[in-house]
Amino acid sequence: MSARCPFPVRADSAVRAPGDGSWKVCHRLGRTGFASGKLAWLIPLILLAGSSISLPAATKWFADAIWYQIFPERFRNGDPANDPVAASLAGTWPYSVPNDWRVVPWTSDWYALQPWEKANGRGFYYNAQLRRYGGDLQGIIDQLDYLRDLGVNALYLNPIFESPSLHKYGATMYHHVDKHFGPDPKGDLELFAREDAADPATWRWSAADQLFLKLLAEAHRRKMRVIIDGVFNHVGIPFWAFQRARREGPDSRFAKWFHIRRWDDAATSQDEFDYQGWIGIKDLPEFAKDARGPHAEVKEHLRAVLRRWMDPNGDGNPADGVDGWRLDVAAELPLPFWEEFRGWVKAINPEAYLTGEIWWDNFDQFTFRDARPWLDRAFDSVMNYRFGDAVYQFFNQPQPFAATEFRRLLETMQTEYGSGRSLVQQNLFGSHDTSRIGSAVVNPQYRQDHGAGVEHNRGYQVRPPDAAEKQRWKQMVAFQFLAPGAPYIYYGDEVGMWGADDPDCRKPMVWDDLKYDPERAHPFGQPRPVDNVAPDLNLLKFYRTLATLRRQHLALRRGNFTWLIADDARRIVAFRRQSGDDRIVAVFNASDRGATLAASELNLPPAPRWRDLISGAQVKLGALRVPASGFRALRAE
Ligand SMILES: [Ca+2]
Ligand SMILES: [Ca+2]
Ligand SMILES: [Ca+2]
Ligand SMILES: [Ca+2]
Repeated sequence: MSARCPFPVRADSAVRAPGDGSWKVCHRLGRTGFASGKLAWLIPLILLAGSSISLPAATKWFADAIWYQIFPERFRNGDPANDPVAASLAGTWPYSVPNDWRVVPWTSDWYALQPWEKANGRGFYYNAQLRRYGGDLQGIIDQLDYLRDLGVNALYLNPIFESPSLHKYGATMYHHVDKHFGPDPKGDLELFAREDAADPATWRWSAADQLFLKLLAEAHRRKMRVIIDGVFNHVGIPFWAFQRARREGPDSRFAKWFHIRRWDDAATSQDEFDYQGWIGIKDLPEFAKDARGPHAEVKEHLRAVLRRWMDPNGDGNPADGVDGWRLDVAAELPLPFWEEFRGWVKAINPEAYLTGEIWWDNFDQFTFRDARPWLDRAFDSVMNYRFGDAVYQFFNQPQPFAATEFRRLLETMQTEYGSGRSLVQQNLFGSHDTSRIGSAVVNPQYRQDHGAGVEHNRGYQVRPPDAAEKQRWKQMVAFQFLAPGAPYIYYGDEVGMWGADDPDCRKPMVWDDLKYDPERAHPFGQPRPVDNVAPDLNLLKFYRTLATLRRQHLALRRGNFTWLIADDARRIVAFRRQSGDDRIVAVFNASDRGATLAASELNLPPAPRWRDLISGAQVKLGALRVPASGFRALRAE
């Protein structure tokens, strides 16, 4: 989820938003101006050893990570027997499931309406929230080797806890994995009924929970870390404590967990029960909170949840648990709460990684939050949309965006966050909340998260990129993998998936062993090309090559960073990464004309030989050719 506001929504108003409401979301002002930097031990220790940046041992993996985000409902259906059933959609938008509802075939044309969707006459964007495709944990386990071969070593899973929605941002409980992600939905449901959710001593391990623990073990065996989504600002309407409060009334011990404005009056026929939902969205009841966060009892519950997933067998060794958390709408909760939360997490596992969804500062003015207060006091990293937006602006926007301005944006960020912390930020081009890079290159006139969707902007093109657009895509990914920061792949980008902002960025993953219907339909019936749907194996190879380079070269993971060129006239940027003897120079040409650089322009350190890291060929440095929308990466040997 994200916090932004395309139009004013009063936080206390009862607005209806589809799905997770991520298009109708508002900033809350305030909560800025924190004292910064008081916990110096939280800041990665930066020792300039030779020319590389050294990090405390516990945080080295943060810099070495190549992230891969999985949206579980859409990654892989490893077990058709556990697929969602109509009853499992109860309690979430749109609160009405057609009688003839069916799981949608994985390989079907995305915008083509299913028979039950046609019958309700509500169009694609309403029905998209009713769709389920059956992705599950077995599907992820089955594809761990694919992910290892791609070269990723850190997975981020969107919410996995029990919830009726497709995205699971409104939990029914935090202490069980969704029953339809595991092998025995019916048995899990019976198990839930035998527990007292308020008493962690009664919590058992459901079949889905156990499969998740297996997923963790299988990932760890492959030297991959796994972090999961912590959605702790709000819950879903079916959340057990919210339901108990509602049922039990003002005397319920759970009444104080939520901000309940009005109780039902039994004497009247209508339901007067009213409460605060996240930014006014009633689908997502918010925990009541003060300057230090939610109520102490909520905190105690959250601590039990952390212990359960971070050290499942409770033996004090966190090797069997998750490796960290991605914290949803993190700016919505007070920073002192996150400081406390960090203490709980790091006490269980000092190597755990915390990354916050810290995004727009002012959505309309395209300004990003300066993440320093959170990085100083609570999180190791943020989802660094700020990086992706800068890269898009320089390499992808149609109006010339000066190389020197690009350099200034990245330098400002690097100065604010510091060299050590810059190495561990999640540098991404897209997520479940934005258009994919594959559609951003086709529709470059739209800034990320702004009008980049067909639902509200019918001029948005739904086709895949052409060859020139794909070239720009590869150039940006090369920049992402060669620059400081942990590169981050949104599932399917590596095989060329395209899609507009949510929900179109949540298409089922395109696999090589499945045969897909071509995309022919348009959500509003407009003419469009017929586009084949199949993995782009050349692009996959390109991502693999970059991931391999990153694994092989410490300079790329933890090396220092020096700008060499930011040339407005030729639209060329270049930088050097260095860690001891490992010296790499990267040159990018963002213009549509090939360029030739003299070696003197790059001010290269003396080296007997230079080698092209992509082709493997030895390079003569007299005149370095950089193709239009291309790049060169060279290593001193
Ligand atoms: Ca399934
Ligand atoms: Ca009533
Ligand atoms: Ca353990
Ligand atoms: Ca969005």
